[in-house]
Amino acid sequence: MGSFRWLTAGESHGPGLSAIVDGGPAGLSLLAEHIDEGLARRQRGYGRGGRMKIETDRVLVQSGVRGGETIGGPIALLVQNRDFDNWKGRMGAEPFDATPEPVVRPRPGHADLAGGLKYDRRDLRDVLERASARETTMRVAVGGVARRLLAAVGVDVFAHVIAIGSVEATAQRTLDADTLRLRARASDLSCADPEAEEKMRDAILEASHAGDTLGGVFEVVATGVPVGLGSHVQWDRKLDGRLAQAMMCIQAIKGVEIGLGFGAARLPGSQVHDPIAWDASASTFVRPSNGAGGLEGGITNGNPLVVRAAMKPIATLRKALPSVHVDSKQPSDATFERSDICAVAAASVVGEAMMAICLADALLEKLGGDSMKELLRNLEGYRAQLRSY
Ligand code: EPS
Repeated sequence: MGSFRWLTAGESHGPGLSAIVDGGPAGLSLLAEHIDEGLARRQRGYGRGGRMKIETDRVLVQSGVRGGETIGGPIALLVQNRDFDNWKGRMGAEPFDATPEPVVRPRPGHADLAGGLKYDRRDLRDVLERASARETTMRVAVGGVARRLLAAVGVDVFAHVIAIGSVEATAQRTLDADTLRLRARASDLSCADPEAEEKMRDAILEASHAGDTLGGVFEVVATGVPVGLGSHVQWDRKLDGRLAQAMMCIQAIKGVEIGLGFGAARLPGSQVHDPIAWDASASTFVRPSNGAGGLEGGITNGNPLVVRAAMKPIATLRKALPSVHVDSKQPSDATFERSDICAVAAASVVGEAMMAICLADALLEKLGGDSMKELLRNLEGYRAQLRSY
């Protein structure tokens, strides 16, 4: 789409990462600390590797914000890689004094081989540096801007982890959104089920001892979403499709579902669809259940949005997988430098950011507005229209 446009740049061990956000309205109060809060959450989580001990991600807002308020121009964001100090002579734009040791043993499951073949790079570092999940730092930074915009219209987005490997959380099924959010925020694994979290930690420790890695599932929820974002009229305007892409393009995500998702395929229609009722006191339609995950026909229906994403185990294993040396073509173990054992909690923060970005885009598309004043006026007018339907 393109009401809220953005791009990221940067390599994992290069000098830094950056993003440009374009299309947000003027007059939004925005401080670096609003963005840093998400960056810090992305860095935590039991099972993360040595890199997170090196970095303390902080954003530098280089443009588009003046005196704590957006002015309508592109917002340029920068996060420095502290680890670059350890990579001088091997990374960076200037020619090297000596050719760095190339990466020649591609990791199954990573972009190494497919990217090396596609871009004709003999040193697979040229691929892995950009494919690395380090790039998600900037998605979370951009998401921080989107979250501020959404907060101004009463929309909140949060994520929580519901499975690590074969350990599944269950407590969240009976919790309301506020409790769920609070518990997930307080948990090192972003999991609202303390008993399951304990087992998840054991599973991560076990994988670590085995030189292995673990994936899992996270859920992203958005509350306060107005009815009518997205559209049924054209394939690329359907918000369910846009959300699925937003989640699927996060590194290591292999599955996405909305509402009952794959579960809906196994149930009769009478147990899937959400009855429609009228609340006369509030002059609004209500839906007592939310099997649709807040989306019908690609349009938000006023219920919370509920999206889940499945993350595969990280592709860098200490107990390396079989691979082939790209020059000699001889069998060889895949490259291992260092890695996380499990990064599902971090990925859930990225999922939260991607949902926020997607909703900010859909909100601006629906309401327009070069300034916050105009956006809020348009929202009020739309709400009045809904009340008189
Ligand atoms: C990451 C930084 C990376 C990895 C991880 C995510 O740092 P380094 O490669 O220096 O250890 O910890 O990257 C991957 C899981 C991957 O597959 O590339 C980060 O900032 O999230």
